[in-house]
Amino acid sequence: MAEAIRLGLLHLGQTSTNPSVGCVIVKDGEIVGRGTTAIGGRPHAEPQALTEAGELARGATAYVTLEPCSHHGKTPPCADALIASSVARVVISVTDPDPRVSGRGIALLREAGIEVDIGVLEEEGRRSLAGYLTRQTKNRPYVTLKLAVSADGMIGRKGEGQIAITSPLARAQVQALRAETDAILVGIGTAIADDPELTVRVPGLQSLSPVRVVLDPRLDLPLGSKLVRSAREVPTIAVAGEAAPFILPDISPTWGEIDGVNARPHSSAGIDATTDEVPVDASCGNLPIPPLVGEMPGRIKGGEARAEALRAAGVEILYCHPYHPEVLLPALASRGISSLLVEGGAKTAQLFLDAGLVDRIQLYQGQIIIGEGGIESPLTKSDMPSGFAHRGTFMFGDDRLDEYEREF
Ligand code: AOF
Ligand code: ZN
Repeated sequence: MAEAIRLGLLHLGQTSTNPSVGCVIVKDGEIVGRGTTAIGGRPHAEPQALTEAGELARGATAYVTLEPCSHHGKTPPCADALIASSVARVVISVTDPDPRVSGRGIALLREAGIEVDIGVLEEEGRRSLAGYLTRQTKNRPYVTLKLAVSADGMIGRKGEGQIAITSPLARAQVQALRAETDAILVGIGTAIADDPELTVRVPGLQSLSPVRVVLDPRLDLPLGSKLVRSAREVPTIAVAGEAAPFILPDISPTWGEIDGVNARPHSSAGIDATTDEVPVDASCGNLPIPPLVGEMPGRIKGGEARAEALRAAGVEILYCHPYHPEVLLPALASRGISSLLVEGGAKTAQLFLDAGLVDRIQLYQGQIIIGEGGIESPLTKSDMPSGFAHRGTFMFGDDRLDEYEREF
């Protein structure tokens, strides 16, 4: 089962909305077939392992990290494939909460006379399927909060852009984490101050950049930012809502002339007398939406133009309550996002912590001292929120990573 879990992890972040499942077929103490859910989600793990095993599957034991499926989806049921290959025993780590399966896969196998064992290495199995299980059972992605903190507990310096808190080795590790995650999220403050790319640039993993999500209530994302400029290559979502496109103080000094075009279509003029409701995306529709917040003195004519300019650059606008993660996360889940990495800054981290919607914390500690003008980290090792268990410490050169996870 440990080998099946290892195989499943190989395609983490590349199979959504399907889970990345691992399967091994063992005959007379030897592995004769291996499978991992294919990139994109299909074929499933079991038929691939069975194909490799061929005739040797007869009388063998199959180890699979998730209960084999029983439904006729885009592929025939894996339980049927296991039965047809005459395996004698199936060992399962985690049962499948998908209502189309949910025990039926196990029942089919048992009815066919196959011995079935359940719950082997279940904790490790659940961890390997955390995104899938969270989306299925909680209707939201599994949320990892990543923070890089200086030796004096700061995450940056006010008024400055990106500061290298950890070394390139630790930063490459963060990119590897991005590669196995469906989406990555930052607040507009970080998007403007740091002008981050939020992609995976580790050689060999470049094609695995996740969807980028920016909490951008007033649609302040600069057209000249790296995020917008690369939006055609890497899917990018600006989450607007609460105040967009209403009049609020401008906070985007970098928004200006880009390629000779005035990239700030709303300026401060053009107040429309109407006070239309903020459009809310359909994926927010079934949820109890809290009242919109912020001042709404009137609709700004340029607001929609600003949205249009972003759309024309390839950014998707999602009107969906950026400051209510309990509403936004299900909307992201409904778009197939099973895992989310929250990467900054302090306010965004605090928003998710306050909502109790962080499942895992990755706290990097670098050697640098920031001192004067530092932005304090919303948490440090000595004040972890309750409910988080320390999972391990990893060293990347002199930088230290402590991982904490909420029990699930
Ligand atoms: C398995 N083995 O490797 C995976 C499974 O849309 P479909 O038809 O591909 O079905 C998706 C469902 O299949 C998914 O919700 C989960 O229940 C199961 N995923 N099952 O037997 C696999 N990836
Ligand atoms: Zn299947």
